[in-house]
Amino acid sequence: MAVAAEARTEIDELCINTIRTLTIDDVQKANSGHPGSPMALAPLAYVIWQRFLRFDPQQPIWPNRDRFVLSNGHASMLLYSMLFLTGVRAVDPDYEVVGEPAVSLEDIKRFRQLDSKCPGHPEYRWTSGVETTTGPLGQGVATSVGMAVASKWLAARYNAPGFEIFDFDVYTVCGDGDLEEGVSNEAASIAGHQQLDNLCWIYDNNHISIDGPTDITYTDDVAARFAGYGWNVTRVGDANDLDLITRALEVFRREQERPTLIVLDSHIGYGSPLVDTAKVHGEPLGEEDVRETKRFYGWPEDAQFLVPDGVREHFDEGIGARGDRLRQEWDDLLLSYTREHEPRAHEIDQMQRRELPDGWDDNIPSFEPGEKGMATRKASNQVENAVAARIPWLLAGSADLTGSTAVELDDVEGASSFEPDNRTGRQLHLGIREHGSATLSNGLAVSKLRPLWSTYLTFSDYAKPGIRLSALMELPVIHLFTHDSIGLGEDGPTHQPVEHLAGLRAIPGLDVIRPADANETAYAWREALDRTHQPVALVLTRQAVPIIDRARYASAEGLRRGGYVLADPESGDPVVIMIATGSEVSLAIAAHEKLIGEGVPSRVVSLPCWELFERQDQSYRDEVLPPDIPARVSIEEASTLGWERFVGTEGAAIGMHTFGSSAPLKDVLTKFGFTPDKVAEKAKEVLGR
Ligand SMILES: Cc1ncc(C[n+]2csc(CCOP(=O)(O)OP(=O)(O)O)c2C)c(N)n1
Ligand SMILES: [Mg+2]
Repeated sequence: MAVAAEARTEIDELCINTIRTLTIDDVQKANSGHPGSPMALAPLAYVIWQRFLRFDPQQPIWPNRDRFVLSNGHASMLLYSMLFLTGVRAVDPDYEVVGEPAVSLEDIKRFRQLDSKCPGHPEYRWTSGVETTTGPLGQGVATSVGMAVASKWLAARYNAPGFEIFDFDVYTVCGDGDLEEGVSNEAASIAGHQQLDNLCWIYDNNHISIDGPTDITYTDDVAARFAGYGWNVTRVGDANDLDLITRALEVFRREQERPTLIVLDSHIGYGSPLVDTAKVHGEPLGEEDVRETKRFYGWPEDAQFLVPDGVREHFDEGIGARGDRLRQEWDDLLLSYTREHEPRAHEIDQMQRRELPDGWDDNIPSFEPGEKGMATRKASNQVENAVAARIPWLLAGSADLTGSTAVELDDVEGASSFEPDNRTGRQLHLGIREHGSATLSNGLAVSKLRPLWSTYLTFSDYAKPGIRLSALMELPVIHLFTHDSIGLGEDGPTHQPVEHLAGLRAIPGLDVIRPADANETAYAWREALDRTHQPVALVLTRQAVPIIDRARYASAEGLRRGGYVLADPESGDPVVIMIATGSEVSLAIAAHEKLIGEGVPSRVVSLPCWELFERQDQSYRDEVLPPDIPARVSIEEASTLGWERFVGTEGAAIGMHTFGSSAPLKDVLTKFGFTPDKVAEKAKEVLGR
């Protein structure tokens, strides 16, 4: 393998081999992990970090830092080695840099062990310097597009003549798996269309994945594919050639119109007897091979976790000094910016802490009661615009259903579409790319913007991996889903969600909120925006639902506790409870009035958010659902899975047990038994048990 002599010095070599041997020793010690790709990609990581990345290890959350994303998260040791060797410092939950390193040698030695800062795959918010969680292949590349969008948007809003406050670049390392995953198509297509010249993906073209050589599955012409997306494609024929890598990255830095893909030809497990075999996946090399590999690198065979003198110093002099200088210059720039553009500077500061402007919820409308009612998606649109007017960094995306899911921004500043010639636009047209939309939104959220994106609830499945990661990363993304039940009518069973609520509710950390009417929708938005570290799924109707008379029934503010008593008998205790969410709450009220008329004292509980309700203390929950009232009926036009926890063994769950049907709303509801009569009947039935 040719080495460009002029570009490769002894110290470069020493640093690169330190990265490699740390990985080898680590995987050996943990007895699990993927050593092969870090061994091959060490020169790339070295060049990016040491020569290009505008990143200050002492201030790893400096807002204008370049981002480094390791999309092939199984190569996590590559990232941990860089965090350790460059001395990245830890940041606490209050965004303060603390004394400890983000990754210590102890952490490295405890790779993949409980509580180590070096978990199997990089985890955002767990290890400082990890810009996004990766491991599910494809997520990193798609998230990085969101980061690049964020950089452009932030630059357009905040930069001023003489003040280049934002101009960060995004470097993403990815492998065959990332590019095979469909989401890479969605993400690359958006990036190409949006001309994100600040985005560089480096593709580890090693012709191998776990099943062996990729020619058994994957023979795409990758360069042609990305050229077709409108990317600038370049190639580095030897992953060990620092000079070629440097030149390719310089080409990226000069590019003014297109995202860049660098196809990097590499050999997995470079230096080991297992070079170019899939055996360097998921297991250590084995002691004999470790020795042989270290010999090849000119490394002491028996040394373990060796960091030779001069290596860390070299990083300090390179990325350390450069990062420190750039960050200080930026701090100075921000200081004078603050004098000239105080309100904007204040926004930047608030955003970084995930705070919202004072009075952000002052304009949230309330809605007059009425039987004719309003679709909750429509109410949501009014609330969205009210808060968007106050939160300039709220961005509204949609997967080609902007009008239908009612996420259009109206009169607010920046209501236009985000486009290459309009980077201040806050309306993101993401195209019919749900997976890409959710994941890109995560990239906006890690960049501290407040994104929402939308589609129909039934298509939330297309976006599931991104939704799941937003929860795992604790990102305040609003996943907004409309057309939330068979109540959407004529579009039929392909579009009528059934199992989706159960699936979303099963995601830890995701609050699924399905408001009953316009006023609950307003509170749902307050809840969503109040969250600094939690995503929300807002689940809304296509069809109009009555706006509940809150003078007669309880206040919609009850939503803030997840569930509340909406209606009760005029006097005395109820004997039966009907629990409903969303559009079925009005149905429960109708059944309740019927039962009351018949002398059956019933209660209606609106339960828009299970997760939030379950976080209330036991006494409140017992007030709403008294343990001594076992006669309970849940009503939800969805799979009944999970409702047993609220209706108990003596109750009943009215829901969907099949797919829906294509017909006008009324006919669908009658067919599946969602009528006041049927509900009242069921209530009496459980009461009689
Ligand atoms: C979505 C997803 N599917 C499957 C896996 C399991 N997996 C981990 S690494 C890997 C092979 C990846 O191949 P490639 O991207 O070429 O990486 P390399 O083997 O070259 O390091 C697979 C299938 C995963 N992490 N994510
Ligand atoms: Mg590969």
